Amino acid sequence: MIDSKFHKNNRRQISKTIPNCPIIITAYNKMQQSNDVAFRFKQESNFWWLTGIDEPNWFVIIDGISDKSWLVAPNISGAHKTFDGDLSFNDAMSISGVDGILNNDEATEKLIQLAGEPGFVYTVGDLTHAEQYSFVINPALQKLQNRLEGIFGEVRFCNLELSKLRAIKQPVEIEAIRDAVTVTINGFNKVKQNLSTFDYEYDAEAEFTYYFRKNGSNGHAFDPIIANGKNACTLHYISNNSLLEKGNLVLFDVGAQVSGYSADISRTYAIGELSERHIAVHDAVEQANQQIIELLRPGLKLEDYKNQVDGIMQNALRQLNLLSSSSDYARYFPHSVSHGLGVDTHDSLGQATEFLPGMVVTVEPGIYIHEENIGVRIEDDILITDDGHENLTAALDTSL
Ligand SMILES: [Mn+2]
Repeated sequence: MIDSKFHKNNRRQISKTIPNCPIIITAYNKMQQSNDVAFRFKQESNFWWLTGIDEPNWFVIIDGISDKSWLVAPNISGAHKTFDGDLSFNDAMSISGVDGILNNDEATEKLIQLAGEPGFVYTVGDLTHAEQYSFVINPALQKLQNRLEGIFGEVRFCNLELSKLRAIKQPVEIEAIRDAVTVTINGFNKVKQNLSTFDYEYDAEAEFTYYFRKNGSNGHAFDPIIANGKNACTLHYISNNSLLEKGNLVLFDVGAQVSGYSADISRTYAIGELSERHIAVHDAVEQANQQIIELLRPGLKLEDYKNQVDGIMQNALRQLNLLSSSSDYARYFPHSVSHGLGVDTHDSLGQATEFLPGMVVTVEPGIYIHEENIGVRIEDDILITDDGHENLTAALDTSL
């Protein structure tokens, strides 16, 4: 179970990895949408993993020297409380298992006290590739960094150390992923069963949403993709507004979030009668998915995996007469085949060079043929075990 013991143990783990120094990690800020309306709050994953707190503007001080930790509460005005509520100090203590709650003045005192020895502090820095892709990052990270720079001689970053720890899932985390997978699979079965009664893509979206919320899930872990016909060739299609047309394939990429963890499953189903071509593309992706899953075992180098996946996908494309020049590969299979899965739907593997027991990764081959309005993806969630792998989503049939 994800509880205060789990979060407390995670704080110990990071303190063991970076010993004898303070580690200070902030929650995200709530972002404004327009006027006085905010976006739905999404917590910074490392902060959640270390504390279990799902509220904005808090931060945690982990002191590796005394083996103690404190949460720092934001100053919340009376009016703010009326609109958004607030987390009581008692609840914050019992969720996180910290040793105490500080207000901002007390936190400044604590930070000054901790700055004496060893003179540096670790925190989470902005994503390194943010600038390259023009990503806009939540300002909380930079704000904390500025505050720490005013107090500590040196601010260092522990993003990589945290992602390495988070890449190897603990038994309670695997249980949470299993729960998210179960809810998602049941949602898929409901949708498949009712598919012939749906008129629009959003009818299926609504069924998933209803099922997830009624069955102990926090809702969708990411914006669901329900894409029929040519829409499936737009990889991040999320409007889900089109009519479901007979004689089409419909691609679903959906995952529930349970206890803070994601599932991420794709299936492609038939609407009405399909052509032989539709069936051939689906079969090719289904076979590739099975062959790729079979590769997974601890010790397999990520580079070797990629090469073997390329071989399997080239065969699949050749079988469909889609591989006449070398640029066709990236044209018909334009995304990567796997990513980590955990608190983040795209969880980091901590720059690992090989698969390790306890990693949970997706396997999601897809073939997208714009000129034929066909897109197929089949995605399973796989746990790397001590001697091979376990397909966590095996209970959901991959057939049309
Ligand atoms: Mn995925």
